[in-house]
Amino acid sequence: MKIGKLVIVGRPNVGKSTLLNAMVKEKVAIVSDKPQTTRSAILGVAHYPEGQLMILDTPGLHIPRHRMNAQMVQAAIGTLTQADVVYVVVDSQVSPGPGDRFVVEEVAKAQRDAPFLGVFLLLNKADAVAKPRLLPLIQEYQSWFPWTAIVPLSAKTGLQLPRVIELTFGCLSETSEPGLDSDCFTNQSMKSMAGEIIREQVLQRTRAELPYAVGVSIEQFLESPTLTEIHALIWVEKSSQKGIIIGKGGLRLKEIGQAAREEMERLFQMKIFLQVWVKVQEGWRDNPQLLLEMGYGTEGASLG
Ligand SMILES: Nc1nc2c(ncn2[C@@H]2O[C@H](COP(=O)(O)OP(=O)(O)O)[C@@H](O)[C@H]2O)c(=O)[nH]1
Ligand SMILES: [Mg+2]
Repeated sequence: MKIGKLVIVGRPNVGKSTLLNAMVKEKVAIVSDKPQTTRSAILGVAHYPEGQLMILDTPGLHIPRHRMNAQMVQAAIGTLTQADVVYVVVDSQVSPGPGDRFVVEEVAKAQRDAPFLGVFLLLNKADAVAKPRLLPLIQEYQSWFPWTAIVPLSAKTGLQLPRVIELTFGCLSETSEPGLDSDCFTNQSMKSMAGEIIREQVLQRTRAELPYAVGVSIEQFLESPTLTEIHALIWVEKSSQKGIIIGKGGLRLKEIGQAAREEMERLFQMKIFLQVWVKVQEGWRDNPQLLLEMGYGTEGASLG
């Protein structure tokens, strides 16, 4: 059997978390069409006949403006030191730009310090572009880095995913280590997954700039044999944002809570009582104590 440590990096919104979920075949990372959906590195474990991949999904690499974002980017880059294999994910719908170059340069730097067993460039969202458009992209990216392979793929449909997995195991050697149980697919606590599930519902049910201003903390998580009671706080920066989340007559908040509860019950296989409040706190994204409580930053980003 083979065991490999894999880190997925790339700009925001290219489909890193979708790829992680597709590989693990469980929803371990939340996904939305908004940048910065992923705020801390998330470990997923993928089990295959050839062996196991310990996969770290990271926040999108970008130029940070808040303390939270700076911590996110630093944490993402820091995870590279743990990798055997790196996936650099790009969106094949867009031309390579400075943002992609920034990502590749960070990987090249890490590679100089400690060489990886493989570095793959994955042209994601290949389902959404015509084939002739891929060739110039491949040629451009080829000149940037000595990739192990460049593979067009679709995390959404699974197109070419088996090929990528096969190539990945090709980089790894056999080990006598026992590996993890086949029912283990993440290192996240239920508490932090609960917070993420609520944030996903907020992101999916609101528009535009709001997502950046939203954080979720779990104030209470009480497990009992019959019912798990969860109290959560949604943090925003302005009272207008609070209004948007609560919605007319509290309707949106009710929908957020209900959908999140159903998702938790499915994922955790238990009955949940969920209470959600919205709290306004200007500048919460620059408050180190709060960020730590929510698990953002350098804490917890480990491949074990
Ligand atoms: N068409 C298409 N859309 C995708 C694909 N992978 C991800 N997406 C979409 O791209 C958006 C961002 O995905 P996400 O996984 O959150 O990106 P991340 O920020 O890199 O983790 C979501 O709306 C996804 O549904 C893909 O292979 N094809
Ligand atoms: Mg993500």
